[in-house]
Amino acid sequence: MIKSPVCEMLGIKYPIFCGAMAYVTDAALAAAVSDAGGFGVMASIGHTAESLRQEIRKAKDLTGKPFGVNLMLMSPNVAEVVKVVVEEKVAGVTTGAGNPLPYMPALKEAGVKVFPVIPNVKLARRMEENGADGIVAEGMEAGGHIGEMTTLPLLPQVADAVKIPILAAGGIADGRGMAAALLLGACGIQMGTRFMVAKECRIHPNAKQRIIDAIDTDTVHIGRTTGHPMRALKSETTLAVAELEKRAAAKEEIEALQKGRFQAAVDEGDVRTGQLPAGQISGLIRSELTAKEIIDSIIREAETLLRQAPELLRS
Ligand code: TUI
Repeated sequence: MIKSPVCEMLGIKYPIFCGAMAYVTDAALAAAVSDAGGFGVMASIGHTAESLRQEIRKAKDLTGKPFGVNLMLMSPNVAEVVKVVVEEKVAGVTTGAGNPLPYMPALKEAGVKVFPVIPNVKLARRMEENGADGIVAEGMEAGGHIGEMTTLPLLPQVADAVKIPILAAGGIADGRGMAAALLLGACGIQMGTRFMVAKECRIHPNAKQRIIDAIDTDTVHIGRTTGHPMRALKSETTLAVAELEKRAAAKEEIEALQKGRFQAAVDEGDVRTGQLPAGQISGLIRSELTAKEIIDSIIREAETLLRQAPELLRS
């Protein structure tokens, strides 16, 4: 059985977080992940305070297990979201795409565990100094908004810099990734793309199939010139964006091309012209499974590999 301080901290069985994906990780997916022993984290972006409260209550109805909410720090209503999270006594939050420090005191005072997602050592240190309970160290192999570091060099450097528990994110979708992350100093993992292809995930079947069909080189890193760096699957739109960025096109022209393309992919299944955020590990994902099947197989595989690790040594 994999031991992790995160399990005791949150009252969960396995140290596996579901990455909170905007308009993707709803109550149903978060509850399925939590029910399977992991920590389901609902996205709050796109919700009003009241609609988020309803979504949280829906998750409570679906599972008796602890779950979390993500604070997207670029979102204009973060303060209201924090108020709802505190009032609803959510077990924990992850935070993304910015600095969560202004909200830390209120969350800590309410006993909500705080796990900022960070892309580098400097931010990891700053979060620890300001009372974070743990951090999610996310490499740029991940889908969605990303930093500059890849997971392999990021993890041991963050592990040397902080004492709080670290969850590894970016490029993990199976037990090999989990075992490697644990050896690099993490005490758990967060996965986004793998859970996009969960049976309980609401995205259009075409979007799931696009991930299943993806090969290793099928994602593209765009948005460095617009200030919103992100990774998404290659499509007519994301490749056109990459081309415009190469030609140093105006931010307005690029953003006009991207407008509405996320919803087109996720809700309408238009993967040809849509913009579907997904990580580099898409190429490893070969089938749609339930959240429980995903979690059980990853834990089983990681435990087997860790048990077999001494066989790598000559006696
Ligand atoms: O947050 C994510 N992934 C996301 S958020 C998102 S929605 C979005 N919409 C519009 C613009 C941007 C995003 C889609 N995907 N992952 C966690 C993450 N956080 N990755 C990188 C960071 C991050 C970046 C900068 C965390 C902290 C940070 O701090 C900057 C500073 O010093 O304040």
